[in-house]
Amino acid sequence: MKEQGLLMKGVGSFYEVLTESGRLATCKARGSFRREGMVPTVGDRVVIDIKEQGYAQLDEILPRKNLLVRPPVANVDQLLIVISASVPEPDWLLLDRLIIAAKRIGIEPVPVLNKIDTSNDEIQKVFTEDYHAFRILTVSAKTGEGLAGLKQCLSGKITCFAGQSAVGKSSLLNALIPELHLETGELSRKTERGRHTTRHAELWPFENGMVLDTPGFSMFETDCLEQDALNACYPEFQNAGPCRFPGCMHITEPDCGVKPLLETGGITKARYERYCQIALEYKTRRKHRYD
Ligand SMILES: Nc1nc2c(ncn2[C@@H]2O[C@H](COP(=O)(O)OP(=O)(O)O)[C@@H](O)[C@H]2O)c(=O)[nH]1
Ligand SMILES: [Mg+2]
Ligand SMILES: [Zn+2]
Repeated sequence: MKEQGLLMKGVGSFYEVLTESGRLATCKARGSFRREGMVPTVGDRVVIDIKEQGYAQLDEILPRKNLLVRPPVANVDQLLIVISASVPEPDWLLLDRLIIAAKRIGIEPVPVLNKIDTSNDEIQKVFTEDYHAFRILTVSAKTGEGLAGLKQCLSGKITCFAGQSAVGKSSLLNALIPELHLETGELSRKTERGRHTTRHAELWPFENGMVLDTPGFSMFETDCLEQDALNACYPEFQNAGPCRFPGCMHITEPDCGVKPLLETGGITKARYERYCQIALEYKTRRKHRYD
């Protein structure tokens, strides 16, 4: 009997699939995937063939909407990018890079400022101003502040939690789903052990959606991005006027439609300055590619 389902986790060569009828089936992948260069991945929509005696085979991987590589997970709807309001200090440039990494493959980024119980108002002000063009959340895993909004945001979607180590990703998930019992800890302890405490990718059902903790902060695409594609990663630019030059980088060019946004508050100075740094990096990469 064939049934569709969602690949929740992989353990060795076995996969756990939550089927549409709500049962959890342990499957082996059919042998030919390997030859085809296909790797069943957490988040995949799959077709399984349920045989006798509880044995099921993963027969087909349905087309993916997107694929994150580090950690490997498919069909992600949104990326919650968690930063800490105190320790570790917010790494705004990392946040901007993760926003780009998500947007360019069609994943909605949601910046989340955690540990607001420990922060000064200044950090919250910077956060809300710099990211005014995004759906943002300010929360505390410790006091529970903002968790109702977080829960709402996760409803019905596949959400991946990302961000530097020790910002509180696992703590937030534990606060929402107490039975998860994810390991949490101080940054110093983690660095000492030289590894992160979250080991493998696994989806957890929550509020008609799925959540996934991630082991680290990576997931960078270090390859090239055309200027048009980079523009599309900045919601602030969508209200800009036209630029005189095609391919305008909005840095030194005359008659640029983006730069007036700095005067009108369409983009903050800090976000714009980080944008310039990122845009110049992409320019350098494009140049090396064509050389
Ligand atoms: N004060 C405070 N501490 C927090 C909060 N969230 C997490 N922490 C602490 O930050 C540390 C790292 O949390 P953890 O969830 O392991 O971070 P992860 O590496 O991003 O998963 C732990 O010691 C947590 O107790 C919060 O909202 N407020
Ligand atoms: Mg963690
Ligand atoms: Zn311009």
